Amino acid sequence: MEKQSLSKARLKSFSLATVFTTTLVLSSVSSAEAFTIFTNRTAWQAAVDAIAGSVTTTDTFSNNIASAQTITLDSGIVSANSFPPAVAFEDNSVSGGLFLNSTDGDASSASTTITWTFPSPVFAFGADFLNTNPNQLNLTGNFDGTGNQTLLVNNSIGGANGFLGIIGNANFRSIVFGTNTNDLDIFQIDSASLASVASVPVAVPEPGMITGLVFLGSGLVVRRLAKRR
Ligand SMILES: [Ca+2]
Ligand SMILES: [Ca+2]
Ligand SMILES: [Ca+2]
Repeated sequence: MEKQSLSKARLKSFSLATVFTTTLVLSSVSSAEAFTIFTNRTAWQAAVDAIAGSVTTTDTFSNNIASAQTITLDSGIVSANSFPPAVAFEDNSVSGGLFLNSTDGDASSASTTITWTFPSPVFAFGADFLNTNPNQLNLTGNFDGTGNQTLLVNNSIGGANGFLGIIGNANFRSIVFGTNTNDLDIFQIDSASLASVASVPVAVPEPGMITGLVFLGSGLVVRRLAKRR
C-alpha cells in the first residue's frame, strides 16, 4: 500500500472530496472489509511499526521440521493439516528454509485446509509466498472481529510469488489456508511474520488504526476519482 502523493494544488481541489470519502470509509469500518492488505513487506512492516507497542515475530523456517499432520513451527505457530488424507509428499514440513505444503478442495491429493494457530493473538500477519496458483490457495481469518474474510493469495499478490500481508482492526488467533478449487495447489512460504500489541483488547479497534484505514481508504478513493477524469 503506497501513501498518496498529491501536489498541494491537487490536495486543495480534492479537499471536499476527501471529506466526503472519509465519511464513506468511516461507515465502511463496520463492514466485512475493515482490514488492510499489503503486497510489500517493507510497507507492511512500516505500518505495523507505526502502531505503538507493536511487537513483530518473524519465522524464517531456518530449522528443518519433518512432515506430519500437525507440526509446531519455530515461532510457536501450530500448523495443522486437515485429515483425511494423511500428509504426504513433504506437505506440512519445513525444509531448505521454506515451509512446504499444498491444498486440494476435494482432499484427493492433499489436505483441504491448513490451520495456523498463533501462540498469542495478533493484529497483523504477513508471509512471503512462492508458487501459488491463480484462483486456488486462499487465506481466511477473522481480521476485523465481524466474522471470517477470505482472500485468494495469488490473485491478491498479483502473481505466484510475493508478499501478502494483512493488518486487521481486531486481534485474531488463527488463520486457515484453503482452496477455491478441487485441484492441487503446491506452495511454499519463505518467511512468515506476526505482530501483536499487548494493550489492544480483542475486537476493539485501535484508534490509530481506524485513522490509518481512513487515510489509506480515502487515498484509494481519491485515486479512483482521479482515474475517472
Ligand atoms: Ca483434487
Ligand atoms: Ca502452486
Ligand atoms: Ca526462509
